[in-house]
Amino acid sequence: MNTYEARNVRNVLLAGHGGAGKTTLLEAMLFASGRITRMGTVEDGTTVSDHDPDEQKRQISVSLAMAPVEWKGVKINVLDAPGTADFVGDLRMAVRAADAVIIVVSAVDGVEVQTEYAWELAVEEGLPRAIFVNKLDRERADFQATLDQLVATFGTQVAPFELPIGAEHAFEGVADLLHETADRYPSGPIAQESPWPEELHAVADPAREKLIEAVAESDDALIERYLEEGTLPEDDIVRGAKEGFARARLAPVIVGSAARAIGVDRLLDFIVEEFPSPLERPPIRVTGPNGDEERACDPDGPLTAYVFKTVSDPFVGHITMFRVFSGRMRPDSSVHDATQGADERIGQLFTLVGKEHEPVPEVPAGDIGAVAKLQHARTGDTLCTKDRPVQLPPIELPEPLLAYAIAPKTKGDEDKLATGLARLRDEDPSFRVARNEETHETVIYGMGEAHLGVQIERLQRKFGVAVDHRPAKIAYRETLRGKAKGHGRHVKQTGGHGQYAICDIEVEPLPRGEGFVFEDKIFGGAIPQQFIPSVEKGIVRTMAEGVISGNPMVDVKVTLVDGKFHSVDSSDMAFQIAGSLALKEAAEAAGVVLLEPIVRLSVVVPEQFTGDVMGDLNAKRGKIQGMEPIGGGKQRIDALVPQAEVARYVIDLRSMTGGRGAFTMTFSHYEEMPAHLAEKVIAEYRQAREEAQKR
Ligand SMILES: Nc1nc2c(ncn2[C@@H]2O[C@H](COP(=O)(O)OP(=O)(O)O)[C@@H](O)[C@H]2O)c(=O)[nH]1
Ligand SMILES: [Mg+2]
Repeated sequence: MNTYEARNVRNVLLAGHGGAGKTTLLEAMLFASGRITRMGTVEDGTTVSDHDPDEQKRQISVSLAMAPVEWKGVKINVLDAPGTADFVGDLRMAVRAADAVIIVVSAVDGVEVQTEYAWELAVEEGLPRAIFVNKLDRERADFQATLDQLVATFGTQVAPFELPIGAEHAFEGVADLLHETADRYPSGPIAQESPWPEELHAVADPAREKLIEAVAESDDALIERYLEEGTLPEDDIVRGAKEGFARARLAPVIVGSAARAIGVDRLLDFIVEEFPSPLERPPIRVTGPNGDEERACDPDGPLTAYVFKTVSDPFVGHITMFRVFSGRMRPDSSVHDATQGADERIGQLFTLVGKEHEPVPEVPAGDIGAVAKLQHARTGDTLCTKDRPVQLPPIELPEPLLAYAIAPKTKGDEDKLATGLARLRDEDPSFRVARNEETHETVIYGMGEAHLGVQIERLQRKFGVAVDHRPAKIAYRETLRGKAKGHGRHVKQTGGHGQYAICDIEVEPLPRGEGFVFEDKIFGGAIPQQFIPSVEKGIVRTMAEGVISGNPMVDVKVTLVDGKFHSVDSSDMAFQIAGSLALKEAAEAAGVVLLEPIVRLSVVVPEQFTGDVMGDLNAKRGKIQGMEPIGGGKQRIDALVPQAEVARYVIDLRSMTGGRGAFTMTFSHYEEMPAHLAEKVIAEYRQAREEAQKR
């Protein structure tokens, strides 16, 4: 692969709802450019981009992939992002590596959840956005309805630059509103151009008027001229369109069918002519030891590269994909990972064409490349020079929404599991791993069932460790209902070294959140000073284990009021045991209640789903705290809900709202659990304990 100067590079991200046709579009681009001689299909698992076995099995993209498309002397680095909510992590990280976004929309399904999410991400990142209306060859494809939805959802900056010629099975080409030409595809992906057919003027003329109006509205000087003259000269339209797009004030709509490679060559032309090169993007902001600074796209500037994806590869170990913003990445060199604070050895550089590696001599500013076998680099890291260490601002990722406890199927696989989990976590920042010492579980957190399902399969396929998984345990708490006394007697004196310890305690509940208080009210040396901490230790250990459900006991005051000791047989351990026995007896007398964690849920849904969501939250023992409109036809509902009821909320909300809802969940406080539900938790604990004892 040749090296391209930045002015001849385009970094383009394909984003949009799953199934809209992003992967097929990249396939069609590679086909139109002659890179591949035959198009693969998602159904056959033969596309360049969906090369991962998980993707071929599910026929969806689950991780970001890329391929360079060389077109008319320009290299277009096309990033193909997953389109399902479970895999937003990759999309979120990839946005920063791009200079413009193409939102792919199906003309059959219209604007969908992830269409809006992709648009919002591009707006947040200040990236120019174009829209490719795809699947116009499909039955029930409706360009006008899709366009109306796009304008209704994203505003009047959405402007058609093309119209389809023919519809559904008769879809045959594209009418260019800017240049007033018609392109048809009698054979292959390259258009045959002709003037507009007569019958097209009826729809194309008004559409062209609308386009001129949208271009005018994208620029103050142009709108003035437009209002004066009622139109704009050709040059102004073409220049205004390019600038309006580059300044993200105009979102051009391009049309086609990726599966039939119709309109794809035109899209490539549009990218080359209208999309900004890295030189036309604002400099990147970084933070260094001397504060913030800007770094422009200059191959002779200090190295600044951003790692937007890492992949574990069965053959070469680890692949790191990066975008260079300033300087050059050179092979056989040493760079500094400012995020990890570690040096990295850069070996052979290459560009990725799906899973294929194509060597490149270097990766200069503005371009995207890859390297294998880095030791420390993780997705989101900044690579730079050691003498001028800087970092790009961290990217905020949505909080993981689903938690599974996992354990290796085979005893002895713990190390393999730990290695695999660490690798998967390095690759995917939206995937979290934690060891819960309280429940003794290894817990993985992800964006949904598909996300965690894929990670579990990768553990098996890439790291050779099979795991069992189940919902992560809820961190319940125990506390006391009332006051009571407890007597702990541990006496074993049957010859030889005996054990002797007796203690008497009084227990009482404390207000929520007050923790544990131990008071020593021993008089007259009933228990020698050195054994009083032993009693407390025994009590604290038993509280940590819980007395009825295996969950820690909290918010309790224990007063040590009396006891007995033996000058020989009393010991630290004996009094620990006596303390523990006293607590168990007192707790039983006082009554133990289970506390459940309550979370604060903030759910955002389109208005039409408010009733269902509220009803569901009520059924989940939720307490609605408030509801307010937040614009865009959406409502935010705040509620306090028992965590146990919403452990799988990501799945429930998606099924209630067709994936149109989003939520955040944060721990709020503990509350007493209704007795009938507490009994279930206790029964489950007892059963699990019995089974564990049998094993
Ligand atoms: N008829 C038709 N089907 C398409 C077109 N583009 C994609 N598809 C099909 O739509 C499905 C989803 O495509 P895919 O490229 O995986 O979408 P992605 O999830 O956005 O990457 C696959 O079955 C494709 O074959 C198109 O232009 N026309
Ligand atoms: Mg895909």
